[in-house]
Formats: sequence, structure tokens, C-alpha cells
Amino acid sequence: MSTTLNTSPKLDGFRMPAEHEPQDQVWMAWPTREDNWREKGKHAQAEFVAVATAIAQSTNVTFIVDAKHYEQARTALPDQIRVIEIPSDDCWMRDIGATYVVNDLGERRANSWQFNAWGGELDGLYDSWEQDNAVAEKMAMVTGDPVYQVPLILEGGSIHVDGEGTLFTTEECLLHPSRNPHLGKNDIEDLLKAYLNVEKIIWLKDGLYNDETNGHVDNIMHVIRPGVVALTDCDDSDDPQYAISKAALKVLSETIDAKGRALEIIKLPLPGPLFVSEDEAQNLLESDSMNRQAGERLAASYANFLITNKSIIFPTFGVKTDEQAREILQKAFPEFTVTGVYARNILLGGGNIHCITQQVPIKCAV
Ligand code: KQY
Repeated sequence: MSTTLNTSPKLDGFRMPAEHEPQDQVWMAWPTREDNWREKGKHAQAEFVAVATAIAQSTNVTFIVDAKHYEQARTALPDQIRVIEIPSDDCWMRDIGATYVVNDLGERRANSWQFNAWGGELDGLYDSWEQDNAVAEKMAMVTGDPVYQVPLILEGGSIHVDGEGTLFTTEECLLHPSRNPHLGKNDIEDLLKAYLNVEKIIWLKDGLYNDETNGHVDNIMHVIRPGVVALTDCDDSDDPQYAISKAALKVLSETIDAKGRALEIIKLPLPGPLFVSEDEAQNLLESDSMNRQAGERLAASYANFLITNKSIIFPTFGVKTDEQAREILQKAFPEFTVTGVYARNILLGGGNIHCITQQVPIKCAV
């Protein structure tokens, strides 16, 4: 067992580092859930391998997988990628993995949030999420870090930090009645401040249109570096995304961050709109809660990219805006390698590259 701590990172002098800070490892989980991934996960698995291979150019990757699929994952993944047996209910490591905090003495600890499959009995995407909920603590045990059990239902994809005291989130998700209905906005702010050691929380109203996570912030925007953010824009006033993006733009342009800076906002194009095709709606088990019907609008976004040790891994969809997104990201990260990975099948499962990855920061004495 890992050591469980009864204090909080803020009290103990730990903070959540931003994604652009140095990373030790990235963790992922193998997709096999047959009501989310068509053809027993075959297409998604190929894209997860491509994402992991791209990350492994700059950062060590660990995969978790259940015993039944261990050989399948081990055979499909390059040798340099570590595969370990930890079961999960699906494969969204951003949401089920630990959120790490570090201090200036070169020590690291892990936050284990409570997980209820994006909404529990009220609005969850599947029943039985115990295995998912146990992943963060097991992850911390493997990385050898003490754990804080955070008394808050929260997914890692619903927060972004800049590492300098600012956190970005959405009201749609964190104030949704399916997460922590007994807590008010101030109570949630207090818990985020205590467990991530942030000072200022910037609340967007909504996340991306038709996002089944109740509007995770990681699917509409990303932090490029302190004082600079990327936001999914929309130019078509007939698109339901238009009002959401314009409202987010207004909040970001009118709010100063924890260090008193006005934010620079880099606009990313919206891919599509993209929809589930007839073919893509075949060969998967029926789900009570996840809508995988032909014609369903997909929550596609270039903001759902991973920053890992001077590399950017971003999703492409085989559409004309892919090249525009690459150019914008390369300009935003001039010293980084920017790699696009075709990720339409990951998108069909309801998220993208940021959602399927969780970084473990390095321990670094300052
Ligand atoms: O946005 C994320 N962090 C995860 C997406 C989860 C989709 C579940 N089907």
C-alpha cells in the first residue's frame, strides 16, 4: 500500500506543476470496452499505439491493462513502452489517473480524486466504475508516491493549471448536479486551492458543444504557458459552438490570472463539425448512456493535445483544418516538436489525446 496523507498539498508546501514543466512519465490505459470501442477496440487500439509511440520519442510511457488483454497490449505496443496489469472500466487516464503535486525539495505526491464515470447514477456514462476509481491509488503505488484522498468527485480533464497559481475550469462540469451537489462554488474553490495549491480559479461557463463529460475544460482550451492559452474558436454563428466559444473568449479576455497578467489568447479552428458515420455506428455493443448513433455530433477539438517534454502531440481528423491547427500550434510552441496523430477513432469514444494520457512530473529540487 502507498502511504495515505491526511493533510493537504497546500499545507505541506506542494503544488500541481503545469503540463509544460518537465515530465518523468506519461500513463495510458488500453481501450477494450465493447460498448464504447467498435470491433472490440481494434481501431482505437491502433490509434492509442500511434499516440504512445509519438509520446515515447520524448517521454517514457506506461500502459495499464487488465489480465485478459495483457498479451494483446504487450504485442501491439513497442518494447520500450512498459505494460503493467491494472484493471480499469474504460481507458481515460486523464480522468482516472492521479494528479501529481511537487515541492521545491524534489519530492512528489499524488492526489486521488473520487471518480463516478462522469456523473454517477444521475448522468454517468456507464455503471460500475470501481476499477476506474481505484486506478489513481495504484498508479501512485507504482510511481512510489504518497497519496492524498481528495474528498471531491472530479476528473483530471476538467481542470488545467498554469503552474503559477491559476486554474481553469468550467461551471458546466464542476457545478453539475451529478458531481458534488452538496458543495457550492466557494466550497469547490476551497478544495481546489487546498489540493492543487492554486490561488485563482478562472471559470468558463461551458465546455465544447455535445461533450458527454459535461463540458471538460481540456476539450475546449489548453494552457500554452503562463499568461498564454489556446481556445477553440468558431466562426459560424449558426453553429451551437459559436455562442459557447464567444462566451469563453469574453471570460478569458476580461479576467487576469493569479499573477495579475491579462491573458494572450491563441485561437484554434474548430474541426468539422464532424458526425458519427453509418459504418462507425456498427459493431459495438449498445450502451444505456453513451450515444454512438450515426449522425451524432462529435465533440472534436484540436485543444485536446498533450504537452510532454518539448513535444506537442495533437489530434488530426483528416480534414482541411488539420494543417492550420499544426501551424498555429507550431507558432505557439516555437521550440517544441509538434506531431499530429490521426485520432478519429479516439474521438468516437468521446475524448481525445489529452483525455487518454496523464503525465507524472519529475521530482526536482530547486
Ligand atoms: O475529456 C476527457 N478528459 C475524457 C473523455 C471521456 C469520454 C468518455 N466516453
